[in-house]
Amino acid sequence: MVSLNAISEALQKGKADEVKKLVTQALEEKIAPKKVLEEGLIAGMDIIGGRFKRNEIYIPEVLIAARAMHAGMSILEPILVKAGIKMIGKLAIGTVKGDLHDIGKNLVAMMYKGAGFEVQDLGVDVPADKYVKAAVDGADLVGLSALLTTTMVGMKGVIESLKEKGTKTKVIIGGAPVTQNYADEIGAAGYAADAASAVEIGKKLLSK
Ligand code: B1M
Repeated sequence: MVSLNAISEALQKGKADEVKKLVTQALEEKIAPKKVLEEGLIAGMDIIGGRFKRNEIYIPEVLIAARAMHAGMSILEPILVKAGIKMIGKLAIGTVKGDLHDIGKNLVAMMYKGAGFEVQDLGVDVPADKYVKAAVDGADLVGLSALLTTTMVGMKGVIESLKEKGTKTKVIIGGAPVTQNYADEIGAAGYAADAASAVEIGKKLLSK
């Protein structure tokens, strides 16, 4: 019998093939897909998120674990979709207009996927209207990432465009030059300094 903890541990070690094998085995043994997701993959990614936040591990380890998460999800996702199991929310995330930095944005996206969110990656150099479209199309959260002091100022315009459209989508912002003060100043619902905190903030905003 496959232990869900073994899936979590293989994920933390970044063993993508092992994760795939164990997830397949768990499903063959009729363990509920939701349980495999929550107590295997998400549990493992949660631990990775905590370690990253405490600086016990660094970006390469997170990326390797995320690749293992993807490997497991490639088997689970079609089954979850078929069973109509709802993800806990939808995040649309992108790096703001004029900005091409995407490493931090990708980490945030991976952490959200790891936490059981559906993620729409809007890419880099994203104009306000693309965020607005994602919100209108049903994103619960919109995530804005910026790495340049010259591009972070564009975040305000995105928030204004979302307000003008009358969407209830909550905006989370982050990136090296961004601060909580700036988030307060431009009326963002949330700010996070790192990818793991971004997920915590997102969950909190959705529960309000
Ligand atoms: Co650029 N770059 N870069 N760069 N680059 C910085 C940001 C810079 C600080 C370097 C420096 O001068 N010391 C500087 C910005 C100065 C400023 O404005 N304050 C800079 C500059 C000036 C530039 C160019 C203008 C250089 C030039 O061409 N003259 C140019 C701009 C291009 C453009 O965007 N239009 C440029 C280009 C590039 C590369 C293409 C070469 C490359 C990007 C590759 C890529 O992303 N695919 C690059 C890189 C790699 C960097 C540095 C070295 C590293 C950035 C990074 O990936 N960090 C960076 C210097 C540095 O930071 N040490 C620098 C790792 C990443 C995990 O961290 O993105 O901060 P970060 O994400 C964190 C948190 O911020 C947070 O979570 C992540 C991790 O937990 N977070 C969020 C991020 N987004 C979030 C969203 C959230 C919540 C949290 O909610 C939605």
